[in-house]
Amino acid sequence: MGRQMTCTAPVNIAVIKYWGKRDPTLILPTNSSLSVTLSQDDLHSRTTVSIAPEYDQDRMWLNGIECPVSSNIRLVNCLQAAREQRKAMEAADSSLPSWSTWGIRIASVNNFPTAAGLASSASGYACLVYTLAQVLELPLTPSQLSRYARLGSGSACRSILGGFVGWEMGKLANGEDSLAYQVAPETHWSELEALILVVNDAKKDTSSTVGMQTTVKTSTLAQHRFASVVAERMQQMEQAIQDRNFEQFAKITMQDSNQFHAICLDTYPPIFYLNDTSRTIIRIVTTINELCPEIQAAYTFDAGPNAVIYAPKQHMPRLIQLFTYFFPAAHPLPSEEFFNDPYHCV
Ligand code: 2P0
Repeated sequence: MGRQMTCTAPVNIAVIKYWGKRDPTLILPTNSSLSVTLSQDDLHSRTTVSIAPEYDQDRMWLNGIECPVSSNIRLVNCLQAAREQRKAMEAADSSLPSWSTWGIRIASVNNFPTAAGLASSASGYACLVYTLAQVLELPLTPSQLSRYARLGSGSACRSILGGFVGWEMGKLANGEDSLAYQVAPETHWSELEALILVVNDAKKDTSSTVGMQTTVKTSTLAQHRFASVVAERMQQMEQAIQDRNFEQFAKITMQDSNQFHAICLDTYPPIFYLNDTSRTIIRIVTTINELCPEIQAAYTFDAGPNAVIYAPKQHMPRLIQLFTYFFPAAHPLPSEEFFNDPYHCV
């Protein structure tokens, strides 16, 4: 008889961006990064893993469509890492069942557009390795598990943990010190909220994997970022989170998003992820922040045109009203009262 388990894992949205690998096989990054893991109730992957002695090969279905396993080296690496650990446990204790020899079947679905710059590989691989570790009963801490998730997709290591999560780039060639760690749990700053503005849910033109390696090879600005910018920003961001200092959190978030897209533009040939709508969103947030005595919101954009807006809970209703006003197509118009009072600080 086989074993089966289903788990969900949420998306994370980086505020200090990962963009560049020093080792593409082990997925070791050129800089540390930091993200906020969203709530499980929002964007997530749901994955079922089953193992059985009668499964003669490993198989996987993504959003209901079967994907070849053997040609997907990252998936193979994740499965192999988990199996090897299980095998070592079985070798050390002969009373353990030999699950390491059984075939694995995986079925994963995302409740949001896949590969549209909304971090689907992050939640997907985090969910896969977490579920697999449960099925194989691997005794791993979240940080240890993050190493397996990283073999699938770099950003996936951060979705293993909740709340505010750092990914230490590490120095070792084997990647043993390239791990995710929790900066603070979600409850530490529960009034911070994220609003996702889906500008375009189509699959992105330049995959992150290809894009970031072209950046590493060709962008001189990226070299400056790796050597002189990120380490200090990581410290400042961790401090801002510990202090619940939204002003500082927002400023670094926006600056880091800007620099990530600047190194994309500095890549040869250039990579464009932002579009006119993304730039309008940047202008709206910048204008509100300038008009108000305190910073109201922070924008950040990943490898696509979609925006994530971080803001304290108290500002969210007005921000939603404002974005609805500027992008009314899919929404009803706001009330007359709103037009008489376009935006005042809350
Ligand atoms: C991040 N992104 O830190 C950055 C910001 C996109 C922009 O991590 O090749 O899908 O699988 O390691 O993790 C996207 O990169 O790339 C990403 P791989 P991944 O969230």
